[in-house]
Amino acid sequence: MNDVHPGRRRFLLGAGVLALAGCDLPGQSADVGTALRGTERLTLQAQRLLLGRGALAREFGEADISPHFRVNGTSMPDSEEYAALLANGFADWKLQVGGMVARPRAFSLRELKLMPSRTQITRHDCVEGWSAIGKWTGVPLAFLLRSVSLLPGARYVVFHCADELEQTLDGSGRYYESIDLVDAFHPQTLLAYGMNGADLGVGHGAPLRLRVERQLGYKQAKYLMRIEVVGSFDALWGGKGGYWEDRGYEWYAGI
Ligand SMILES: Nc1nc2c(c(=O)[nH]1)N[C@H]1C(S)=C(S)[C@@H](COP(=O)(O)O)O[C@H]1N2
Ligand SMILES: [Mo]
Repeated sequence: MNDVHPGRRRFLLGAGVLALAGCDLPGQSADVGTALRGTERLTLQAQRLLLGRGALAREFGEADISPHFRVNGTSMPDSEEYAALLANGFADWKLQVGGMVARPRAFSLRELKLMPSRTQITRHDCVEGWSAIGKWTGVPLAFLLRSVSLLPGARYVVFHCADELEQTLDGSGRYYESIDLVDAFHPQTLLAYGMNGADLGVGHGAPLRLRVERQLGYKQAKYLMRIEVVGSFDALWGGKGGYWEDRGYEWYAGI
């Protein structure tokens, strides 16, 4: 089904399991269910029921890599802080990891690159209707999360970015995203510092971005500064778990 537009594919998958909508699906916790809207919950449940919680997104070969991978959304964060980090080749950048973790700490780019890495060639689908295939290299998020140990009650991982997409006084225009622990511990979920065999470029989110391959483009947070483990989204801006989610997009953007 790879040639079908993401939105269309989502519809087909949803329609195929309408009969299951009233069933008790295994492994689905009650409050994720109530936090999501009907069709979105169906997409999440259908994808995980039919494909399995750990099912891999399709991977491609070197020959499939798109010669041009579009830059979308922010192409260069507009802050003095980011400009200074970039000017120094991100030697002073650190990824802060905190919230509901036993050992909060910060990781330099060098430290992340010394961790086990994974490289995968996958297709990125933007909700605006374009796709591109790229090769991503990074640390599996699962490895990093295990190294800080999650505390009881942890449910979501939130990604705070360097860029402000909308200028606001309260900072609510800053890009952020979130995923649940099923996606956070999925083997293809990476904190990527490499793209197509080179360091991740500024347009694509340098020095670090998220790859969460079973979801749409807007979940792939670029310019990561801080990771926060939380039990709910209530304390975060619009309370919907992401910049675009706070503006009406679905939180579970399953492909
Ligand atoms: N921080 C940040 N992350 C972001 C965005 C953004 O504007 N800021 N745009 C999102 C959208 S809509 C898409 S499609 C992809 C684009 O990634 P690319 O620029 O590498 O193509 O990044 C996503 N992550
Ligand atoms: Mo997108």
